Amino acid sequence: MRVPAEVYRIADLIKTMRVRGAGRIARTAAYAMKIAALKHPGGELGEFKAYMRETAHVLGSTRPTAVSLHNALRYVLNRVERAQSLEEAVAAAVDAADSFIQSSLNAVRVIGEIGSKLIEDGDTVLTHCNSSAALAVLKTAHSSGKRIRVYATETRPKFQGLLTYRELAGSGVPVTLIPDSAVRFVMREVDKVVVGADTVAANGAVINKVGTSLIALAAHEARVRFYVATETYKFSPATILGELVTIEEREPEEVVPTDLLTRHPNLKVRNPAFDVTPPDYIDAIITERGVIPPKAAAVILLEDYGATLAEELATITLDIEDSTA
Ligand code: RUB
Repeated sequence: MRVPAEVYRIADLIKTMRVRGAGRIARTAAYAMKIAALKHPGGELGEFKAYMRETAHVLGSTRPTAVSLHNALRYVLNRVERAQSLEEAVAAAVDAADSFIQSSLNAVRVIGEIGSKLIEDGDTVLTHCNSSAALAVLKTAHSSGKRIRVYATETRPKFQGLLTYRELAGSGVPVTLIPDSAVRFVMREVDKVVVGADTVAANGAVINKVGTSLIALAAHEARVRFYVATETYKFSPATILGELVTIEEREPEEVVPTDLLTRHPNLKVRNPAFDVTPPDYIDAIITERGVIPPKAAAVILLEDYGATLAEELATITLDIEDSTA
């Protein structure tokens, strides 16, 4: 069975960042899995499972850093793998995709409600890039009557700060755009920083748009609270066993114009899309399950994936025992 053209089109939208943001790419990938399930050309259950795995592979190969994407795909695939018939597998894929999308949207709304309680009337809040979860906190605080002001970083090289500006201004929140390099300069006027996350590691480190860790450093220096707003499906189970998060490096053309690169063939450019903020620089993580200290990320991960990990560890132990017998 061949992966349908629609799935490749959606994968391309994610890769080229026309669909972006960790939550959105996860929901879009879940939707693509549903499309694939509905468009399957018939055949055996085993073939369908292989076809869905291949679809997940195409979608999962688009952007490496946001674990939300991989967790969404795994969520749908796990349901497919458990099915006993083709009809059951198709229905399971559709149902899992729908319920992932629904619970993801709901999580953002709840994060807005919970996080807005941390924002006080009169606060000036700084945010980076364009995070639905972080903006839910700010928009909910504003709509509940708190008078807030927002500094939004431009977020070079892709200028996602303009999206943030548009979204907040559209909701009536006073927002000022600043160059990324002005963060330390304005920090003296800032009461709180709220950013999103692409991935949260088991030790509480947060991987988010490049520049986040510098903002955390400046906030720490100025004793300004630094909050991360994120759904718990952005917590990475692989990091419990020590796996590192891959940081996406994008094309140099996003940083300098192509003709400049042609004129200066020896010009070296690096364009990491994300960076890692250590837990010591994060005051709290706002999730749909409540506000947690960053170091409690492992607790959430063990709640969600503990049983699966225990099974995996048991298999590894059995393998070792077999090979030493
Ligand atoms: C987006 C980014 C966002 C997180 C969280 O990076 O870093 O802060 O993805 O967003 P990019 P959300 O533009 O490279 O995708 O809260 O919407 O999931």
